[in-house]
This record gives sequence, structure tokens and C-alpha cells, in this order.
Amino acid sequence: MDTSKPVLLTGASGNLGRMLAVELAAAGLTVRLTDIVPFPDPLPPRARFVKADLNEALALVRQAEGCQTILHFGGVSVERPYEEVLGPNLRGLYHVYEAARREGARVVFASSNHSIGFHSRPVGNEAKLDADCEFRPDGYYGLSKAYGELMGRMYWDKHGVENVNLRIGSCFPKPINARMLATWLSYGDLARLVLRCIAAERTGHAVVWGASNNPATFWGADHRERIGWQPEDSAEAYRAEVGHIVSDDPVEERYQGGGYCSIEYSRQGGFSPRRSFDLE
Ligand code: 15L
Repeated sequence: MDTSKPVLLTGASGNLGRMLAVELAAAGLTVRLTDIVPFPDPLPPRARFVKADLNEALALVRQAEGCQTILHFGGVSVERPYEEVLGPNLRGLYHVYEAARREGARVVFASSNHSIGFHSRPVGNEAKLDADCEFRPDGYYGLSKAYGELMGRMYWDKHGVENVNLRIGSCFPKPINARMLATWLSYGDLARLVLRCIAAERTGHAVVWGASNNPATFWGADHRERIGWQPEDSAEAYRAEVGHIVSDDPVEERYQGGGYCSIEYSRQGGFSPRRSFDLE
């Protein structure tokens, strides 16, 4: 990758975007920031901000001009009705990938554990989930993330657009419940991961679990070696503080996606306390 060329960051005004904008600039990169809402902080050195809607193809194409990498953190970031997810997360992704194709840029996509949220959590010594597992989205948001990963698959196979899909667990300043002892990704580990995604020589189509070095992790093999990244932080340090914080909802506690799985859950017969449904 030519690191002298700028990096485009969508979703720059969100929590992760704001943190990344600072870290990317501190690493010496020239960043172009974009979001549908204004950037709330002072602009980092060499950065510029342009307000743009992911629904507008031309806006993305203009922003991406001359960029080496598009860090796609924009769009709806929580479970919402289908019609709200559709524009930013599906059409928006297409605009990002078309802009990347035009520029010969790499895409780093903020995917989510909610693309696989309906996998059960491993119990005891049960095998961890590898990144090539079946998609089991836990809502329209998770479905849009699975679509984004598949879009990356297609653009690599068909057009040679490199992409790294970060299947992010829970990226917050610190874990806030027992589930996050498995899913937490520290800000520092995310920033280092994104910098590696930019710097890596070749990535092809890669999927990396976005979680810190958590002993309680749900997740196993992925393509991190290709990127040259290893997480340094661990949620375990917070066990005493949050390890007892669980819900009384069996659906939330059974599945990896947690509370997202319970939103409008209406499977006939309700939740079965058995480990497996007869038909998965
Ligand atoms: C996500 O994908 C969301 O963006 C974030 O707000 C959290 O809900 C996170 O997943 C999680 O699963 O903890």
C-alpha cells in the first residue's frame, strides 16, 4: 500500500470514527473524514471533513478520489427497522465498493458480530467459532453486515478490490457486562488493527474477529496473520467488575449476539431451554 496517499474514513463522527480520526492522524496519515452529521471535535492535523450521505454515489466517489484505503465505519450501527437500514447500509456499501473499484483502493469494513449473532455461545470446552462459519444474522443490522462481507467477497473475486472485514464484537472504552468479557475490543486494539489493515502488503478478502485477547472469547481462527495483527488488551481485567452482570432473558444469554437476538424474537413455540433445537 502507498501510505503517502490519503485514507477516507466514513462514519467519522461516530464514537469509533472520532477515536480513529485522532489515531490515524497521529500515525502520520492524511485523513479525509466524512459523515452525515458534523464532526464534533477539532480536526486532527492534515484532516479535512466533508458532510456526505452514503446514499449519494457521487459524494463517495469525490471523497475517495486519490485515496489508498476506504475505512467504512459509516451507516446504521445498531438494530433498526429494515427501511432505515436499507439506504445507508446496503446502498451505501455499494457506493463505497464502486468508489474503491474506481480508485484501486482497499476497503476496511466495520462488520459486526451480529452477522453471526444466532450462533450459540460455546459452553465449557466446546469449539470456538471460526471466521468461515455460516452467517446467522440476528436482525436487519446484522443482515446488512453479512451482506457487506459478501459484497467484499464478490468485489475481490470479480474485480480484485482488496477488503478486510472486521467482525467487531463490543468496541467500548471498557466492558459493561458478562458477555463483553468475551466480545470486548479495546479502542487501542481497534486502532492498531485498522493501522495494520492499511499497512498490510496484501490482504485479498479477509475476515478478522474484532475482539481483544479475551480468554473467554467465543471466536477462533481468522485471517489476522495475513494482516499482521495481534490484540494486546484483555477484558479479563474487568471480570470482578462486570462478570456478574447478566440478563434474565434466556435468548439473550444463549446466543453470541446477546440482546440483539431478543429484539422482536417471535420464533414459534418460544425459546427452547434445550441446548439445540431439533432443527438448527
Ligand atoms: C454492534 O455491532 C454495535 O454497533 C454496538 O453498539 C454493540 O451493540 C455491539 O455490536 C455488541 O454486540 O456489543
